[in-house]
Parts: sequence; C-alpha cells; structure tokens
Amino acid sequence: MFDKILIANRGEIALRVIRACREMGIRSVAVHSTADSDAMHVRMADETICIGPAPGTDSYLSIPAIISACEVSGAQAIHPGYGFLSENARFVQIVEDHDLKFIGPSAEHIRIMGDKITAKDTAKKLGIPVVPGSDGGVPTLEDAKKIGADFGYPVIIKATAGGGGRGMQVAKDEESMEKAFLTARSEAKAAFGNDEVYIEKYLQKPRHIEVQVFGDGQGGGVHLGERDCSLQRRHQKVFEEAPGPSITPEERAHIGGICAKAIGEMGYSGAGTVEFLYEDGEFYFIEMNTRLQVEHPVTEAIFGQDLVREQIRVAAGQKLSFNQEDLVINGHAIEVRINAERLPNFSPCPGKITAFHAPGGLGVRMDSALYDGYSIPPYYDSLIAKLIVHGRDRPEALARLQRALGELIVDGIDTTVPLFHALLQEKDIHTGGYNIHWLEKWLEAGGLD
Ligand code: MV4
Repeated sequence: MFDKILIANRGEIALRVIRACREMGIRSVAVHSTADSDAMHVRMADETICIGPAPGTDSYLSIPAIISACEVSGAQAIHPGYGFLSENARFVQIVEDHDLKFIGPSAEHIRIMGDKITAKDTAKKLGIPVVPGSDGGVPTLEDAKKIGADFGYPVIIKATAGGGGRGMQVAKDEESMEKAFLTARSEAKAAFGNDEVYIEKYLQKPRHIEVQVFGDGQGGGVHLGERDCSLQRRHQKVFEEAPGPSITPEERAHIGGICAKAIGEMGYSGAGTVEFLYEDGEFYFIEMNTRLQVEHPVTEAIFGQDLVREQIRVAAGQKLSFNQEDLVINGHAIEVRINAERLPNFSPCPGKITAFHAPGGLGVRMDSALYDGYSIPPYYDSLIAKLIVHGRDRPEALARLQRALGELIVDGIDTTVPLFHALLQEKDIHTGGYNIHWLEKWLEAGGLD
C-alpha cells in the first residue's frame, strides 16, 4: 500500500480523499493555488504545496507543477478527484512515465471513452445496448440526411470529442437537418478543435440512469446499481438519487450484470460510470465516465461501501474488498448540490461566508469544504456543499432532506438551497415522476416564483 498520496484537486472532493487516506493510515499531500491558501483541504492535509497562481490552468491543471509536487513530497500516487486532470489520458501517461501511480483507470481506457464514437463502438461490442444511430462519424450533410431518413426523425447530432451535453443539436425533420448539422460541426470545431460528429435517434423523454461500476484491473468487475440523475439544468446535475425510482430489481440485475461483465472483459481498473438514457423500459448507452463522480455518495450510502478506499486499494494492486454477492442495497439516498449561485438565474455568487452550520443527525452526510469566515474564490466551480441523506425508503429520505435543509445555515452569499425547498413541494418529486426535461420545464413555468 502507498504511504503518501497527493490529491490533485480542491474543495469537498479533496477533503473526501484526505479522509479516506487518513482512515487507511496514508499520508495526504494537498496542492493548492495562491487563491486557496486558506482553503479547508490545505488545512486538513498532512502536507501542503503551493503549485501556482489562481487560474485552474496555471495550478490544478498544470501537469509539470503537479508532477514536481509529487517529487518534492515523495508521494507515490495521485488521486485526481473529478474534473481537472481526472480524465486526461496524456496526464495519466506522464504520471506513469514518472513511476508514479494514477488512482484511476489506464490512459488507454480513458482515451477510448473520451472519444464518444470509439466508446459507443466498444460498448456495443461488449454487449451493452446503445442508442441506434450512425456507425461512426458522419462526414457530409448528404450522409446526415441519409441517416435521418434511415432512422426516422427526430435525430440528435453530437460531437465525437464532446460529452456532457456540449456541442449537441437536434434535427426534428429533414428541413432542419442542414442548419443543425452545420451548427453542430462548427460548434464542435470551436469547442474541441475537432469537427467530427455522429448521429443518434433522438429519445424524447428519457431518464438519465447511470450504473456505478468497479474493475479490479485483472479481469474482475462488479456493479453497484444505478443512480437517477435526470434532474439537471443546462447539463448540470442538481439532485441525484439511488436507487433509481423507476428501476426494478430485475432491470438493475440485468443492466448491472451486463456492465460488470463488460468492465471485467475490458480489464478496466477502478471506478467508472456507464451512462444510459432510459425510456419505456429500455436502456441505451450514451457515454462512460472514467472517474469517480460528484454524486458517488448516494451509492456509498445505499451499499455501505467507501468507494475512494476501493479506488486506492485497486490502484495499489490489492483486491476489491467486495464481490457482487456482498453488494446489497439498503434503503434510499438522495444528494442535492448546493452551489454559490443567485436564483433564479443561477449566476455565480462567490464571497465571504459570515455564518455556517452543517446539518447532522441520523442519515445525514454533508460533504463540504466550507467554514465560518471562508471566502469563496471566484476562479473555480460554484459547488460549495453536497447534502446527502439516507433513509430506509424514498419517502423517509425525502423527509430527512427537508429536515436537514432546515438546519443548514450558509450566510453571506446566495445559494441554490431555495431551489430544493421549492422542489420538495412538488408532487412529481415525491412520486419520482420526472425525466431529463422536467427541471428546465418547471423553471420555465415559474417553479421558483
Ligand atoms: C441524448 C438525448 C436524447 N437522445 N441522446 C445530453 C448530455 C449527454 N451526456 C447526452 N445528452 C443527451 N443525449 C439521444 N440519443 C438527450 C440528451 C439530453 C440529456 C441527457 C441527460 C441528462 C440531461 C439531458 C438534457 C438534455 C438532453
């Protein structure tokens, strides 16, 4: 096992990794920008190294600075958290070239899943059901129109180098294909420097269901059920839950089994998430994320497992501490993302916290790097806390969420907390009857008024 791990991240996820390290008897090294000298992850780590100026590109994204920090501190492994360098295959290659361990999958697996056409092709070959669409890239408008005619409209045009919703266009009929296709290509070129696009049948009212998987890197793979992350605004998740309220135990075992087998066959190592759209009882693969996700705590809650500990064990060449039969669901968990944003426009709202109190009690977990008197810097993303509640069933989890939100105090800035109070008044939230469009429609219809 490692005796020192460097955490190439900040905020609540850096604390999350420091906590796992401490429980495992591993020393932690925090890196930070000049804007983060007073940040909680710097206070909580065993050692700290300043790696550069405030902008992420000059600090948390600086590969030379992070590799140097490893050499200076003697850390043997790097945990990337999420975002920043967590899905950067070139970084993983450089880490390995320096005889350091990357706590995550291989550069090759990250590369495969980063190219959305290769990802889909790989998934299909491994027996994972995919959305019907073009086999590979669609080079010309003529090809695009042919695919539209073959599969039937509406279709969605996506960037091969994209993901997470960037660079997508829907064409509702042949007339709108030209504009949609050309827009998708030019946006893909501008955003990713690669104008290749592919086309899929457009699913009109799916849910976003993602399966948590873990590979041992030696041909073994397990799944830890699914999360429903359909409540999103502009491709930013705001409310996530596990298990999915619309998924039966049979469906879970079926799709989970397919994903676990695929992960084993790939020789995948560590945590991953297989993303699906789910409509009319069918799962359709869209992407795979090769990192630990923000919403992993809802899975931890219902399975009673520490996913960061497992990531570290696998990276150190140890076996997973569970097999599929050990993984039994207990109850229901919900996470809400509390952002430093001003409603109703969700505009970023950094500033000084003048009072802070985290909720507690049975079934309540708050992952946050906030403290009283902390100043949220304007340089990074606006997530300031994740409130995770766990109950014996979904109604209990919802009641606990309402209770915990009532205890939370964050003064000095605006946050998205009022959004969750409002959502908890909605019948569809209590029945679980929502899809990927529900939140934006509700906001448009004046849900926050
Ligand atoms: C789709 C889709 C409908 N049909 N693909 C958006 C993010 C990216 N990961 C995939 N996305 C979508 N792909 C087909 N074939 C609708 C979306 C989509 C979406 C997906 C998940 C959660 C929220 C969403 C909001 C708008 C569109």
